[in-house]
Amino acid sequence: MPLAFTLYNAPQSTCSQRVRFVLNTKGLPFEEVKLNLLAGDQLKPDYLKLNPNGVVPTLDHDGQIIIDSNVITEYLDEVEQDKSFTPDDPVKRARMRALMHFIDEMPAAAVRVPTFNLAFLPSFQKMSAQEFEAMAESKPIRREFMKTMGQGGFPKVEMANALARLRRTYERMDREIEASGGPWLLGKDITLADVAVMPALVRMDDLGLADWQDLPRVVTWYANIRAHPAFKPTYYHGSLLSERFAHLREKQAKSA
Ligand SMILES: N[C@@H](CCC(=O)N[C@@H](CS)C(=O)NCC(=O)O)C(=O)O
Repeated sequence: MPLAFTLYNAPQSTCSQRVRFVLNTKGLPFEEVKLNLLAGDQLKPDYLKLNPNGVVPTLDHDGQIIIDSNVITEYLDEVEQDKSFTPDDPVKRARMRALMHFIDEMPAAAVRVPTFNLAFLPSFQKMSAQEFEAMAESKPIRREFMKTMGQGGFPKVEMANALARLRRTYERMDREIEASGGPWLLGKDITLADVAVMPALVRMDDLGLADWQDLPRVVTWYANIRAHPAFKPTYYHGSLLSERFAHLREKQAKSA
């Protein structure tokens, strides 16, 4: 019998990692279809029929297609209420959703700049100018982002802005944990807001750019989420960029 859930995703995709974390926590079996984003699997006509944004993840639940990682995690939390990630109190629920919006606007967007500049750029630099242009043109929602980056990478000022936005995220997390009493963003229970921000911190740590060591509440939060039973199955081998790209491993070895 086919599994109820099929997840179209990519191992290293931060948005996919959110969804895998929720599926793994709830112990929901799922078939994983792995797309190669650098090869453009997410832009093929069959996939665009599922997800017209041309991005991962996409969830197929018994033929119902759900897109956008935060929408998917909320959907999964509604259809499988065991090990809930959503507070019962409507006020807390609203706060969780507000944080999820903040996270998508700030760290989830900002983290793409160091990711592309430090990890993916060498692959784009191997393309001819025409190939790069055609690849950028084929992206429904990331066309302008790709063109702004170009084959020279984002300029220093863009990198600095992204790192500043990430830093403000850690400071916001620190204040939220302090106000809620922790150890999670909204108090004693982990919520979808924690899941939403997790991949940005894991990514920055993997890139050697963890910038929250002076914020002990965030340090503890990070240790707690890494110790969560769903963390390891979510970050299986190949989920970190340093596991995929030799040039990042070389950089890590040099700075060690
Ligand atoms: N808001 C979307 C964003 C999804 C997204 O940006 N996915 C990235 C990977 S994390 C992607 O598929 N990128 C492919 C591309 O840029 O072509 C979500 O949360 O699902």
